[in-house]
Amino acid sequence: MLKLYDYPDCPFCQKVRVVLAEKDLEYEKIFVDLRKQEQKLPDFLRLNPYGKVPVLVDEDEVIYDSTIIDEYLEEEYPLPRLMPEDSQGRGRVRMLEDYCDNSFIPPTTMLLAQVRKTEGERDPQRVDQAREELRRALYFLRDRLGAQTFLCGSEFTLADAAFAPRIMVLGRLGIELEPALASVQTWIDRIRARPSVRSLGL
Ligand SMILES: N[C@@H](CCC(=O)N[C@@H](CS)C(=O)NCC(=O)O)C(=O)O
Repeated sequence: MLKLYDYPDCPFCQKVRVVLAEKDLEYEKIFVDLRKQEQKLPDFLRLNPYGKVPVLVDEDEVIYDSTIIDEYLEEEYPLPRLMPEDSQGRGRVRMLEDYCDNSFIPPTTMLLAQVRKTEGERDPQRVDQAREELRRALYFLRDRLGAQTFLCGSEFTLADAAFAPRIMVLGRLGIELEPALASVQTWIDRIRARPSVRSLGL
């Protein structure tokens, strides 16, 4: 059976869990306690030299990094398809996944950390900067979406799966979508309705 080394709140683990659920794959979840630095123990570093979750183990194969794991799952368990058939479409999915990891997840992580602090402990400059980065990202998503149902066309892909975890917590971060972002809101509602995303319990 597949094994996923996982931390519940990690958005990179969550995006792998969405893909596992979309493909209806059974797997064993192995909790790695990041608060106890278990990801830096020698046994774990043998699985992932970067000392980060998620890690997927499929029989004797060890795969780390959420984007690489999701693409491995797509190739090894191809149905339902979560990647377009044409190379241009696949390129677009990969660029969006990369954008998500580097420009969307980081400001949400920053805001989540700030929201958990008391008002006096918060850094207003960091909050403003993260909110502005998110605002830019949401307009970027609006432009990518255009009139499409999902980010890369009419089908849910690995790109939508990548954004799903942090899209679900925007409300908790006090991010309200202005009317100009109505198409993004419609897409968010579609993502939220998917059983794979609901199963995250966010
Ligand atoms: N690029 C990696 C990033 C994974 C990552 O940053 N995971 C965080 C948890 S959300 C982690 O394990 N951090 C522990 C550490 O850096 O020590 C991926 O996509 O899998």
